[in-house]
Formats: sequence, C-alpha cells, structure tokens
Amino acid sequence: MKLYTYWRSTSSYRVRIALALKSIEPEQAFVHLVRNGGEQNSLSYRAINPQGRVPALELDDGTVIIQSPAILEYLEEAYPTPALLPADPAARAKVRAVASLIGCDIHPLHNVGPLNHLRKTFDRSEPEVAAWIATWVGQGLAAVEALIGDEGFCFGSEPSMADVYLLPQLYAARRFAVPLEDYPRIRRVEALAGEHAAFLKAHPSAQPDAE
Ligand SMILES: N[C@@H](CCC(=O)N[C@@H](CS)C(=O)NCC(=O)O)C(=O)O
Repeated sequence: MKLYTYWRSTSSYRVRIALALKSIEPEQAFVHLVRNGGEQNSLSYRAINPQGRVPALELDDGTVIIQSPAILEYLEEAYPTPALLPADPAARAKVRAVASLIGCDIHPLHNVGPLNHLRKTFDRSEPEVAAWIATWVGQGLAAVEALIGDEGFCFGSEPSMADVYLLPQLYAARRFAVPLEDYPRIRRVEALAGEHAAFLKAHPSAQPDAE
C-alpha cells in the first residue's frame, strides 16, 4: 500500500491518523504542493490522481483511491479493527455528521485553490482572506462544539471518525490563527489527541517531508 501525501495537507493528515489508529504502515510518496509549481500538477501525478490533489492511496493490486472520505471508508471496511464508526446506525450517523461538517462545509472554504482565487481573481488582500477563513472555520467549529460530547474524544473514550477529521481541522485553524477559546470541548479533544500515539505519529511536524 502506498500513500501519496503532503505533510501540511489537512486531507492527508486525516488518512494518516486513520492508518496509525489501525496500525497500518504504508509506503509514502511525498507530493510537494508548492515546489515546482506544485508537484500535484505534474503529468506523472495526474496519471495517479487526475484531480491533482492529495491524498491518494494506491493498493497493492494497483487500485488507486482518491478523496480522503473514500479512502477512510475503504480503510474502515477493509481494516475494521479498531472501529472508527460506532455499531449503532444513529450513533454512526452522528459521527459521520461531524466528519461531513468539517470535510464538506469547512475545509473546502480554506483550501489553497479557493483562497488563491480570492487573492488573484477578486483581488482580495491578506487581511480580507484571513477574515474569510476565520468566518467559515469559526462558524463550523461552533457547530462542532455543540455536537460533540462532554468527555473523552468527540464521541466517547476512544477516537472515532469525527476525531480523524477534527484534529487536522484544528491544526489548520491554529495555522490560520483562528481563535479557539470559545470551544472548550474541542480543546479537550485536542489535548487528549496531543497525548495519543497515533495522533502524534500522524501530526504534520512528525512527517519525513515536514519543513
Ligand atoms: N476533498 C478532498 C480534498 C483534497 C484536497 O483538496 N487536498 C489539498 C491538500 S489538503 C490539495 O491537494 N490541494 C492541492 C491543490 O489544490 O492544488 C479530500 O478530502 O481528499
């Protein structure tokens, strides 16, 4: 199994957490999203992922899976232990709702392409871009704060798919200096993950391609 990844990519970070939680150690191929105009745009990488984004997971039979939600669902089905989704259908839906809120409603609004579009096409200044990021990350995290539990990780004593999405989002929030004071439950989860071996292993700063 080979993971195409970039150390600071939020979506790659999600997949790294799930892999570490499930004790899977894939080969890694590093795709630098900035250098040389972005290695994700090279012909050789486009042959792997025509969308030109990371992550991508290549299985031993050559099958390539793109999009972190699809990769995470594949890992959950192919490597069910430890489970990252609860057995009860309603509880699973609640975990997936937090994952979707982050993956669909927060992350795309601060992804590199849309931010550069604001800068270049709409001539927005850096403070305006920062205000845009703070608005959407803040609104999203406020909803996550209301949805998750009062103790442990997002939904109990063990990490779930919600935590797999939340920790990379918090890393991005801190990188963009979005205030987190108003979210005590979220900060509790962040502190717990900060002591958890799988989350530490998956952290951007621990990656071989980290700068
Ligand atoms: N929905 C996709 C998003 C993938 C994505 O946008 N990845 C970013 C890094 S987090 C990327 O590769 N950006 C490069 C670019 O837009 O050129 C997923 O979850 O896998």
